[in-house]
Amino acid sequence: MSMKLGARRAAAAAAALAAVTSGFGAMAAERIVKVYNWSDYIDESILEDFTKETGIKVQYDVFDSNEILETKLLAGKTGYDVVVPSGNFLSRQIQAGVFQKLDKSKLSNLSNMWPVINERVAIYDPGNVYAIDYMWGTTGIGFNEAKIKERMPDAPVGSLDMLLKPEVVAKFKDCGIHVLDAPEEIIPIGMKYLGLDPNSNDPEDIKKSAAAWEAVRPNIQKFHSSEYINALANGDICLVLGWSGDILQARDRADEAKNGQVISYRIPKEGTQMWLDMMAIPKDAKNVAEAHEFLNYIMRPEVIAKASNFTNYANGNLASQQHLNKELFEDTTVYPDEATLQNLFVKKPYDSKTQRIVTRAWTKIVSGK
Ligand code: SPD
Repeated sequence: MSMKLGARRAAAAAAALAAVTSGFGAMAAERIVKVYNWSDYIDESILEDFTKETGIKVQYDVFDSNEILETKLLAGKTGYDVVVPSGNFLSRQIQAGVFQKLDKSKLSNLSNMWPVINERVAIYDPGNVYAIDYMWGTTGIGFNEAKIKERMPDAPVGSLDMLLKPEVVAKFKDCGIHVLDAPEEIIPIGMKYLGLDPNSNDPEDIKKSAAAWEAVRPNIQKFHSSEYINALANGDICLVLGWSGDILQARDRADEAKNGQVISYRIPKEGTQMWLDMMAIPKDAKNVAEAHEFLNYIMRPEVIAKASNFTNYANGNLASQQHLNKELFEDTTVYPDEATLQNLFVKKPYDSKTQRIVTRAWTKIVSGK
């Protein structure tokens, strides 16, 4: 079939346009996964390796409070494909219908997970339908060895007396004290300290814990859930009620800086919360296939072990344990022994009425009024 010059030009222009549009099509098909995780919770080389291997880009944003994540999830359209709430929050978010069921046919690495941790996760997600454990840990006492010793040679560093006994905590006021800004954790820990059931929903019990925190409030410089890592590492504060791995990261940062600050972590002898942070896919996630690929990658033993070795948190992957640094795996403040585990509590989700009471009590504690 012959074509006139004009027609040929028109056909060439149409072909060129088609090529350009299909180029745009190819750009639009670029694969991405949007992840919202806790700050200081991954070795970023893991994200780069994932992209190199799969071609899937990772948009990685961070938060430092379950409340921030929950507000976004309940409002909907977070724009994220993978989020990481803690168990008690996950449980009520499942009830609220914010997650989609995992497609286990795409998660061949599920067999690497640790049945002991799966069972604990099932308290929040019966049948392990919506979420897989990323990391878990405890909330305890981080301190600067020299600064504490200088002020109180026989300081009870392994006890919540460090923070909740007024005459003890007052000794450390001048060297700086931080406490997590995490009401659903700090109020139950106060209850455990007072010998009450940390899972009690009785307003009187909550009031007693709040009163204990109010009594020591003047000594606390800040309620914050991530600044303490550097503050502790640099010697700007000497005491914190914080998360296990974060405090151990502060220790490592001080060691690396060779700044002479020696930081230690203790699980309080009175017992404390053992929490589990879980990866889940929001119902309205746009990149569901990529989210499953990401989760499956994270469940590779050597990948999650790399994350633990970097963050100093325990993970829920049994097969990863042979890849963990020996020091980390043998550290009983990270992988607690049986006796310590028995003394840890797992927080059940609050009903909405109790949640409101706790939030009000917390505002009063933090404001100091
Ligand atoms: N920097 C990472 C901290 C992760 C802490 N998870 C919080 C659990 C709270 N219950």
